[in-house]
Amino acid sequence: MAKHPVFNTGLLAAGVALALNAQASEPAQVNFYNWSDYIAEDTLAKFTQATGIAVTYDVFDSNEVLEAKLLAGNTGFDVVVPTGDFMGRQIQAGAFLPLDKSRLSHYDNLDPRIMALLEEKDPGNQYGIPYLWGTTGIGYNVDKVKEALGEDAPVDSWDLVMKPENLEKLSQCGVAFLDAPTEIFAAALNYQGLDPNSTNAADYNGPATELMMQLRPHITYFHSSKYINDLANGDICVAVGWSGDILQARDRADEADRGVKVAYRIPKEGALMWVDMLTIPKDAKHPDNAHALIDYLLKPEVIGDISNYVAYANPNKNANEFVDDDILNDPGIYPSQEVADKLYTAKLLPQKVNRVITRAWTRVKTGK
Ligand code: N2P
Repeated sequence: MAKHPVFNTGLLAAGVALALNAQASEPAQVNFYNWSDYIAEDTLAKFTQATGIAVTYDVFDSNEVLEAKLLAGNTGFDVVVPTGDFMGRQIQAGAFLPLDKSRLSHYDNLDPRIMALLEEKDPGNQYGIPYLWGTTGIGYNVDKVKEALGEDAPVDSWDLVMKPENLEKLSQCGVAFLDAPTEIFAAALNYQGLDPNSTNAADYNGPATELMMQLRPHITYFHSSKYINDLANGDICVAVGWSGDILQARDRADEADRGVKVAYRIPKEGALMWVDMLTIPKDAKHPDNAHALIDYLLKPEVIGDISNYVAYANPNKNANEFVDDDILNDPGIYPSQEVADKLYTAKLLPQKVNRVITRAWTRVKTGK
């Protein structure tokens, strides 16, 4: 008789262990929602090969679209990639799981200067791991811009696209602006000598909207991913867009070898620098695998390869030996100190200001 309790306890313990295991081990699956044109061709296949975890991959091209999903909940995603300032407000809304850094064995590769910068949005770096960073500037078709504006076309200045008389001439060959309200308004404010992070509603409703209203008749479309192929094919001649996307357009044009020459410039008046963040939604179904994917992306050779493929800089201090020289030396990707000093970042704005921006953007897009 004395043995029975022991026997039973043993069985019970085994049962509990089984149940715990079943709970702890997720199906070998992770759902990743990333920006379009923002990963190397073989990254995910190699991750699956290395870990046995299958990846369902889906893409977006707008922080607003991602935010709407995150705030509604039940996204079905395990890893999502908001830009730093959006992540900041989403952290405040309780949208993410805190990271378990003990599961991120490659964490120490991150550049401490970038981590310090991110603390403003994510105190203690609890929720986000930087993925890639870039700038919002001007991509253009070298020959067509010369044709439209002459040899002295101000390709190093926001004058190129923010002087209505210039944009009017460029509209003949096609003009794209990002559909990214916070970024375009920041550029318009900065161009007008105002604070790109203004918290004054009157700045958005007044000068920034007025300028955009003057420009809008000459803007062919607002879209945040279509411009890559359109620039590469010569279907548009200017895009206010993201650095790496424009450089991908340049590379696609070079490969096609049909005489289209694309260039990217960070205008001399300064531009927005942003960092996109790997985060785990609070209701993620596969948090362990989410950590495994993020840890994989922290490997210097993995993120180095991604930078080579997408032409965006990475925050990994040990990755440079895996990054091609033409990427490391491209001033549109890794700007010189002089240019870097002119860059600004997006601060966390009060919700009230975000609502002003959303409404003003609707007016700009509809022209009303
Ligand atoms: C990738 C664009 C990502 C930059 N196509 C947006 N922060």
